[in-house]
Amino acid sequence: MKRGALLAVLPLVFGSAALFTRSSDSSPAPVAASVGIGTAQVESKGTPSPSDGDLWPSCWAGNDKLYAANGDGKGFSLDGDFADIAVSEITGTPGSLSGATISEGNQVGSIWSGAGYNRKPTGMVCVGDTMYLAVQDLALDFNDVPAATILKSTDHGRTWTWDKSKPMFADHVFTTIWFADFGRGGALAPDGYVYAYGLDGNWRDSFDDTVADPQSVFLARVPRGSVQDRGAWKFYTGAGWSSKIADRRPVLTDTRRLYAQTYGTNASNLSVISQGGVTYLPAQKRYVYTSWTEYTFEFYESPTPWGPWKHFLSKDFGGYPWSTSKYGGYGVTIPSKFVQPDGKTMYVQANVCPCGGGGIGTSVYNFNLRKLVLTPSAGAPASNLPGPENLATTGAVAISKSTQSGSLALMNDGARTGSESDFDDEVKGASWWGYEWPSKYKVNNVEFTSGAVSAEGGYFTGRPRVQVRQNGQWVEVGSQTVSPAYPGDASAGANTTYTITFPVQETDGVRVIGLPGGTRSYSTVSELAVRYVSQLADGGFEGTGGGKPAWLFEGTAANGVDRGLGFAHSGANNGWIRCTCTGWSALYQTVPVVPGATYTFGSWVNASANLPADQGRFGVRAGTQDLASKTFGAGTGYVHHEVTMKIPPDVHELTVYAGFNAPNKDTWIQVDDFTVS
Ligand SMILES: [Ca+2]
Ligand SMILES: [Ca+2]
Ligand SMILES: [Ca+2]
Repeated sequence: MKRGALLAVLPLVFGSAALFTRSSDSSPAPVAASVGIGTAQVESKGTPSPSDGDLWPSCWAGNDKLYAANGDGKGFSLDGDFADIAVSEITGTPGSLSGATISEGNQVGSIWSGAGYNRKPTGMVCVGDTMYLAVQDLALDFNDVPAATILKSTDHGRTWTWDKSKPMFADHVFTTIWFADFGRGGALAPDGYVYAYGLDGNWRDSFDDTVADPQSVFLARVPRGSVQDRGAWKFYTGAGWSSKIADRRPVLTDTRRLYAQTYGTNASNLSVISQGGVTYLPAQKRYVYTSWTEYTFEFYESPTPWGPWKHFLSKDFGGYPWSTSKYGGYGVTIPSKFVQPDGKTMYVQANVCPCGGGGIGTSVYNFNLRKLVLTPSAGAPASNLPGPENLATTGAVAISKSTQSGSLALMNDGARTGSESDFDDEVKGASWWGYEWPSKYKVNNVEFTSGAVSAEGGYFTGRPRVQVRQNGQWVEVGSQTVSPAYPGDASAGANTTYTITFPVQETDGVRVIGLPGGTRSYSTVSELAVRYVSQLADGGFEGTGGGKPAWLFEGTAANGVDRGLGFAHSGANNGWIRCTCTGWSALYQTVPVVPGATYTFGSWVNASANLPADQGRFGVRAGTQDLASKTFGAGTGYVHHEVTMKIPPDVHELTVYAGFNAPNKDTWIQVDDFTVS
């Protein structure tokens, strides 16, 4: 059996998540984030087929049938014999597949490296109705791959031929091979080459480090009529192609390590580049590379076979134990035959070995497909108007670090009951709940409702923060205010709602993120609403977080925020403007409003003795047109000012301001507690 599943490697286990954040590699720059894929959804479980085995590299032949090779199983003839390697012919569609095993065992490859090694299928490609199958030698403990070769069949997989005198690839170099999948018979290929991807060392993380963990993907190509002619192969050098394999350079390097620490005794600190597949999606003009760590699926996309490859999804199924409704797996591929006509819906094949630690029996030791939907980014600017609508219900895809049940459906079902957690065996430094959209929205308000709380977790240590996705990257939002105040420990409570407000962001993703608390470092959620509403951000100057400030300034005076100086109207902080100068200076903020609605805007202002009567002004304007304002002069403490007005037609944004015309004497105002209602 191929123990793709994780062997026990004992990690150090500590009780406090606070000790760990991310693993830090002194490594090259991280893989760039994709901006082309707007949302990606992959099911938490697959659908079994009447078959037996794992790995299942596949190709779609000119005769419209799918061919796939399995390790350690009977293939699609369940009444047949067990074989260490077998090839099946498959018909039907996902959910109703059938097939037969057509070749197996010594008919399908050699073992080159002697005792202690086994043969495994790693890649298959159809060139019309000619089929090629890459088969590797894999150590019985799954920790090194010294050799590989490529078999050929011209009778739809019944018989295979290859040079039995020596493998095409040896010395652990380019020994885990798969091919770009260009659809039926390879009809979508851009040129006359077969493109082959290869890993060095091992097919995934080498748990005992017999060889270096693969962290790079290499690329070769060969004229489609010469696949078994090793001398015809050329390797991508970063700038072109070389017949010398030593000249090869990675088309993708990803040095991330996932599950750096786990509470249990399962494998940890996993490298992310593994035996997978590359499938061309013609409707999106994109290549997708499907990799995995078993706990996660790692997906990348590129406009060409050679890059630039960008990361777009780490789908985290959690550490062991899994359940029959949620599991990850290995040998992740996307058979081109099942890419749907919409160009966005496809199916991912992956397996879980009963010999491993997943703990869910044999149900995933078959050709097993789960749905994947990749929606391209629309790229257009946000156009939504302020209102009560929960944007979590407008084409949003819920996201989280992981999910214990496998489903995030409760996040936007409108009910603040129940609980989902990211309890997942990782000693983790970040836990999040959020949404992604294929299009951009304006947002400024997130309502987070927790789930269950216990000593093991269910809350954030410290303060949960809002991040938004910008160009594929998660960035912190500035001037955030949480109401009610978040306790930062278990007293945050179960099924309790916290509203986080912040300056308007135009984004295609929002998440609440924080350091998970408890002895097992996880958080919980029961509902997460995201809105664009008529509100002021940080009206009390108490907000936290770097980034874009809520309040902007116009004029020539000095200005800023008094923090903890005792000058506030409420809380610890207030805004201020001060100068010995002339002219207009003001703090201002743009507020989303609904045309025709009536609003009252308020502010507390304290003005110094030198401010002449009526030279201070609080009000609202649309563009440069003042719609309502109140004047003020010197005072002896905070005074409340407010204006009430009906918003004119077609006005969706107002500017609220407080400032003064300076008399060329030392003059200041303190402002606090701006409100809109
Ligand atoms: Ca390793
Ligand atoms: Ca809910
Ligand atoms: Ca304040």
